[in-house]
Amino acid sequence: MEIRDKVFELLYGAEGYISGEVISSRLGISRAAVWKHIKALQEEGCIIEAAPRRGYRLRANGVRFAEVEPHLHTAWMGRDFQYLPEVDSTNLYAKKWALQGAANGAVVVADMQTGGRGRLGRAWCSPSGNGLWMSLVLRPLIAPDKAPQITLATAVGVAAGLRDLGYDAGIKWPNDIYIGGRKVCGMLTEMHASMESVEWVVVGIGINCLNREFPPEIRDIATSLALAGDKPVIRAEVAAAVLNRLEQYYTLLYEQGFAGIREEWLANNITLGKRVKITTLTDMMYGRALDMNEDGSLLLEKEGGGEFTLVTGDVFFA
Ligand code: BTX
Repeated sequence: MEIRDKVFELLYGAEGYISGEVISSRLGISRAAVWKHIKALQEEGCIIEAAPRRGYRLRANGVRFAEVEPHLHTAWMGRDFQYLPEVDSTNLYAKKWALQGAANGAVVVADMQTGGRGRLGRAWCSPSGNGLWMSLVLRPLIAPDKAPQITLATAVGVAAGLRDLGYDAGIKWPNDIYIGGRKVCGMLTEMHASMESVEWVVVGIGINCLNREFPPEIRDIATSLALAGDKPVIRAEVAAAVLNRLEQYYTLLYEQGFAGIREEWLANNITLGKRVKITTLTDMMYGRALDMNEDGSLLLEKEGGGEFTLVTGDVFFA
């Protein structure tokens, strides 16, 4: 365990304040080193109060397992859990972990990503202290052609978890989560399969939690839980709420097929009935989103007549 994690555990286990002196003598490090680790933890998003003569008090807002676990009610989701202060991308990390044998339901969370990835090579803005940047390793017993349904089940689970916490989260096809017309969460699913079976799926989920501002290029389209609600956002609670629901909806998907989650997707979607612009690698068109088919594809009524089925692509409200 890193020294910083040990400092965190002492703060976490303390009832109220713990002095710098106690931390320094328990861990055999200097007071200056204690302060350095406290500052680093603060930069990672932990809210730590420092009071003269009393020491430090943690009002946790990190995403270490110790903070997530009390809220987690799962049997297998998130039971193998890694926290990283910084990584290029949790998806890249999870893919390596999957190759090394990570268990079904293993989760990696980072405070900050230096190369957060969106779909189709796009970038995902992942600053420190603000978001929930996490990837799950799944080993589902499904045929490769059913894998896109994992993404839809993820959207259902994330939206349900956020709704449990009181946010009015809706799903934009296929799997963006919106609050108040703005994107609060994106997902990136990557898989490794043979012809017959899926070996593993890595599901990356990025949820803007505490962000108060965004870079200019996404300022008009992004939001965060802090901006969308008027209550404190505890990142560990968000992680657990989402993981609890994901276990439920993945289980439903595996047991009942897509029919088991389709109703829930329909009930929370904000896409159907709207005028949209869609883009695929080869097409761009306008139309009205009519329905989600039994296989999860989106049925469009094209402007100018006819129908179109969108299997993969982007949807914009027009
Ligand atoms: P996407 O291709 O649907 O969305 C990417 C687009 O979203 C960007 O081009 C930009 O316009 C916008 N965007 C970028 N950052 C943000 C943000 N923080 N909030 C709102 N909008 C943004 C979505 O791809 C998939 C995102 C998955 C992110 C997770 S984080 C954990 C895991 N690790 C990793 O590298 N990616 C996933």
